Amino acid sequence: MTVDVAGLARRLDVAQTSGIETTSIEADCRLDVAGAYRVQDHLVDLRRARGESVVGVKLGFTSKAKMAQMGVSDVIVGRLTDAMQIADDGVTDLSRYIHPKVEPEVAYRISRDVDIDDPSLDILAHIDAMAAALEVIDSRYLNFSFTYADVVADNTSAAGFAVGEWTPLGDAGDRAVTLRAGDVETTGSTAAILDDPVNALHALADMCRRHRIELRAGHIVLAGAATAAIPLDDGDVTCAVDRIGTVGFHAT
Ligand code: OOG
Repeated sequence: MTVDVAGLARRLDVAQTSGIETTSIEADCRLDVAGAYRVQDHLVDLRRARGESVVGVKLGFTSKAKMAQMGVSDVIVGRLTDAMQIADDGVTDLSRYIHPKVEPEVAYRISRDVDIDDPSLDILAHIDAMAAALEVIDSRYLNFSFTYADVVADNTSAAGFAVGEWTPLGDAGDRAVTLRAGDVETTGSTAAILDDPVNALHALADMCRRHRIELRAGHIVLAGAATAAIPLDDGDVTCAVDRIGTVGFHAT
């Protein structure tokens, strides 16, 4: 049976724009990972048709705990659009989301276009800065319940993000991370991101080559969560990454 890529993208787009969750695609049809990335492409095209532009990419499942939970050994890549960006110190409206959660992250900035097919590609030579970041994930699936292919198709739950002030690229390997959202505080280390967020950049380059995802000058890369996600409610949210910086927003 052929997969209706455009139809699946519309189903996820309607869930996002209406705020009414959908059920697992894989419960209805067999979707392989390559097909799931094609659904994601279509989904992003629907956003582009509404005037949004792609400003970066995000990685997911970069923490060993999350990979184990999902029973997978590969990261996932999704696209970030300008409409998802929350200004540092800005405000995000909770009515935009279904059941949002927030994660503390490290962001990287791509300094020049990347030739993803270059066999001697050195992705680090294309990165010039890093920053503390927050990501809002908001699965379009009921109860955040999905398979690996499902979440790839759903643009890896990407829904919102904020990036702090950029600092020159340095070693981000093992830095303390603190996330505060309302009364909840969690702490972790950037080492939870594939032992070192730099490893996430290598994994990103590989996934972008395999699934034909562009990396352009100025793009923001979110390297994946440094702690478990926590539910996003009304209130202030901040992320501090030791010796990199801080970022925050207010959810209302
Ligand atoms: C998928 C996105 C997970 C991460 O950093 O692991 C993610 C989800 O759990 O909804 O962004």
